[in-house]
Amino acid sequence: MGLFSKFFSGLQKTQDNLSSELKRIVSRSPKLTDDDVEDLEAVLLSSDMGFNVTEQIIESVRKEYESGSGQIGNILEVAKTVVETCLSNTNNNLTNNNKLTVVSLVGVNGAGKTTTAGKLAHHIKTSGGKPMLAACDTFRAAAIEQLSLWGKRLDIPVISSEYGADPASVAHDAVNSSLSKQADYLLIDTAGRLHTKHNLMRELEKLHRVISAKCEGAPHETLLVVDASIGSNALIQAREFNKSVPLTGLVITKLDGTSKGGMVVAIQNELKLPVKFVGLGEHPDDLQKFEPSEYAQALFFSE
Ligand SMILES: Nc1nc2c(ncn2[C@@H]2O[C@H](COP(=O)(O)OP(=O)(O)OP(=O)(O)O)[C@@H](O)[C@H]2O)c(=O)[nH]1
Ligand SMILES: [Mg+2]
Repeated sequence: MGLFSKFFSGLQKTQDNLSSELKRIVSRSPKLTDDDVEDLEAVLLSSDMGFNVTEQIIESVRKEYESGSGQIGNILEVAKTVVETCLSNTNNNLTNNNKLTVVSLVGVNGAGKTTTAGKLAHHIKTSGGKPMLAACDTFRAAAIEQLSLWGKRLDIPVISSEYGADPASVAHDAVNSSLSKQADYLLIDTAGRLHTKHNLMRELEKLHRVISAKCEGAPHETLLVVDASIGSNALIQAREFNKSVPLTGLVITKLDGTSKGGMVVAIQNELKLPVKFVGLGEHPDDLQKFEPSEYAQALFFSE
């Protein structure tokens, strides 16, 4: 399946809502009335696209009507172009520092960190890289087994210790092991934590300090993993996590289960932090590198 098809099927819920509602509003009259504008705003905001982007789309739609066409195909094209432009000013590539690149996956409980670690390792391996995984969630029951299972399934080494072990010490050992095995990526799965729990945030800071002492510049990526269904609340999470551990990007998971796919646009536009990957399902192949153009096209697809 091509990249556009992946986004298209993964974003079905958001796309159904956006395109069908836009079509309904645009096709009911040849002119853009105040009621139409209000309805358009409501539809765009319901996808959690955010106020700024919504207003930009409305402005472009107004111009499109003024220039006389007002055809649904043109309206969807206009909306797509605005979103694409908003998304295109950041670098969405995963860092590769030509030696060991350490990626720390952080976020609140249940966001999809462990699944993302497995899927990302698979993505790296199928792209010709040599990944390793570190089971640094030594807190939640079955977290180590969960990551080990991904490792076994994908034939990717997992460095782990016992429950209750210091996550920083597991990370330390994992960096050592990755360096000695000449892995090119080490993906660190951390325990879920609320940004309001100061002791847990300090634990994360310590983990990052320890690996940076072991490997220059590590972690080279700190990716906040967020569940798309929380919509624009992701902005708060990102701002709070960023205070403790400087984020380099985001992974938005479970986009397949929500109609809030516009939240990706709001996040990148308002935080100026790149979305690096999106999760569109639970299988190893269901993590996609984020591509602004394909994403915008999938949001506003018209047959
Ligand atoms: N549909 C769908 N499900 C997902 C996606 N990513 C993760 N999940 C599911 O979400 C649930 C939680 O995922 P985990 O990877 O365990 O989340 P976590 O952040 O590691 O959770 P904690 O370690 O408990 O904080 C699992 O059932 C995953 O299969 C996705 O992109 N799409
Ligand atoms: Mg986990």
